[in-house]
Amino acid sequence: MTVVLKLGGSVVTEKETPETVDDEALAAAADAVAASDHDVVVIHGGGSFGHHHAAEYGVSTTEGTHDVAGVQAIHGAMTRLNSRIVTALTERGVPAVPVHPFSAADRGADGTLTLPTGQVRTLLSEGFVPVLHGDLVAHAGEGATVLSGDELVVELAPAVDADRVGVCSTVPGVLDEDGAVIDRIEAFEDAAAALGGSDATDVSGGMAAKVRALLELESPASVFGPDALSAFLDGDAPGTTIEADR
Ligand code: IP8
Repeated sequence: MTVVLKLGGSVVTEKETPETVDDEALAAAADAVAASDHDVVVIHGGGSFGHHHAAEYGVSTTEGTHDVAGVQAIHGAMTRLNSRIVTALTERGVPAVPVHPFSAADRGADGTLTLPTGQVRTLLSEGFVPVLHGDLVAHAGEGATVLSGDELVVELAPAVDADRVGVCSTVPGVLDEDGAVIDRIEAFEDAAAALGGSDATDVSGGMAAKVRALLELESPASVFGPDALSAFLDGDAPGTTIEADR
């Protein structure tokens, strides 16, 4: 069973304090991955590492920079967080290896992302746990822009033939207007009211963009909170299940 797992940056870092890992949360997440016997690809977000520097240099998924200091600050912070996560997994016996998307991916002038995935497939089949992260990406006409972990999920899940996709977030699932977890989403309209309208565009990686992207996948996806990570890796479908009704 192949699982693509996104660990939200806010789950494993203290979002308000620059470059600070939430050690307890990271330990719990790493314990859960270590207890799983699936083939896992881990992707983590930026939390207080990438986002802090990206905001400082005014860089987003669409607004780029040519400032090399900005590129080094943002990418450098993400590699530091990646190293902390790889280390936490390694300490628990997980054969985790870092994969840095900035070294491989690019975006065309129209925003189209090209991400080589052969190395991730081979690492998986050789028994490793590739650990990728939201990063910067070379972007034609923009310099470098942000590549979000959610974009990586969408690219990698089909590339590794994922049986399941998990998005571990700070909320226990996709919430309806009353704050209750929506059990199942089969079409964007199922959650449109709570997510702010069916045509809302969201480049900041909010829940609407996540749901829209996860609906495009062939594999079923779950959005859940940190407390449910072990249950997800054990085969349960906690939080919200997102699977297009085709
Ligand atoms: O937290 C963003 O990744 P995300 C990575 O998955 C950077 O959106 C560089 C801010």
